[in-house]
Amino acid sequence: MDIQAIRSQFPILDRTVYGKPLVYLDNAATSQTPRRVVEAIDNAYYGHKANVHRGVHCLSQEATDAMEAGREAARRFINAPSTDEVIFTRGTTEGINLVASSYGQLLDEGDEVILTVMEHHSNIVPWQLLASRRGVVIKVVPILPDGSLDLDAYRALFSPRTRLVSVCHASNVLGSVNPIREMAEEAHRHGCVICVDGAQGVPHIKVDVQALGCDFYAFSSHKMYGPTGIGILYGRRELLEKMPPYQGGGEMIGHVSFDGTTWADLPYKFEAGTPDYVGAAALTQAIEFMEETGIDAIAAHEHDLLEYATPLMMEIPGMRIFGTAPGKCAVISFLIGRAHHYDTGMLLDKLGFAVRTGHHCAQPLMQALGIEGTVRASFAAYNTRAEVDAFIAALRRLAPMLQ
Ligand code: C6P
Repeated sequence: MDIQAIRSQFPILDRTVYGKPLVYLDNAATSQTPRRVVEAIDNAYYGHKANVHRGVHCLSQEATDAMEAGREAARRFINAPSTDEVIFTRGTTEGINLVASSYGQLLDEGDEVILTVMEHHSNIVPWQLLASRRGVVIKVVPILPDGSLDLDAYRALFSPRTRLVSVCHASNVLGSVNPIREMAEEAHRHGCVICVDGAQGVPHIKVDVQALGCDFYAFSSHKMYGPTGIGILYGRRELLEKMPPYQGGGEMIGHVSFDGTTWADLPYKFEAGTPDYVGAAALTQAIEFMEETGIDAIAAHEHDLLEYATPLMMEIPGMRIFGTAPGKCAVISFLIGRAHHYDTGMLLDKLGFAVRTGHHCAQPLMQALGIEGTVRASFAAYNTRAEVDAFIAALRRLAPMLQ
């Protein structure tokens, strides 16, 4: 991979903060955006801004084509069988809320949903809302000391009342990559469906929803070099067909009358209102950026940075790294000495390093780890070993103040 050629596509990487070169290591929160994505947004606004699927005029047709091309790109990206199974959402959070809200209506009081302790709040709270609405019971899979999922405990949690499993593809805190295929097989053996939170999956792992065997897969564009405000929910056709609509409004209907309303075909049944057609057009460019760079090449490069950074970080006095599971993705959560994560993050910021601090929207995981929060460095395609060197040097410099 030609990193300099990749970096040249991201103008923001040339900026400074507080007079220091920016080293952007907050990619798990949101990645930066290549020029071609921003140009696609410009083209949509300047060239063919019009509402989609509604106008007979040329602009509306062009906007519709650009949006549907985004859907087809997303289908190809995750190898979904059909674009009918590819629903535009606002992001991972909305995708999971859609499943919990709509598929959740097919669950009864006492039915069980399995989650894991490493879930982001967006894969916990929608299920808690469902639990309070329908009396569904939530069960939680614990983790092992290295941050990988306790698969024996997972298998033991199934009961005749289990209906659904919802699990992250990769943890945003620990980096652990969950064995989705194996988990899906287990879920299906028990007659359950499996929903995957792919927010931290698609940026780092080549995803094939058919090979994974998952029933739902949700992800966000902004974490994979795309625009913010748009995401995808893949759902298996036979499930989507029996699920009620998530929201009501324009575009999701077949026919409306006060005597009764019918629903549009898939995927539009789940896309009420004017969609983010500009975001959809720009998502195509993010996907093509990843495909042209090579998703496996991106993953290998990030893995190299992880393998390079981890032992160097471990040499820093007082360093504790959370999440050491084999095959983890390029996320390093850590604490140094007795320093508060926020103080470490603030000092790093002053030196030009953008990292995330806090509970990372995973408070139950923090409780399981017995901490309040961590500092988190996360890598993307454009990060370099030189940036890792600079980061380690900064940590070495700060370490004495942080004990
Ligand atoms: N995690 C992080 O800094 P949205 O906000 O809908 O695009 O994605 C939510 C989400 C869901 N699942 C996982 C595993 C995630 O990591 C995230 C977003 C960011 O870790 C922001 S909290």
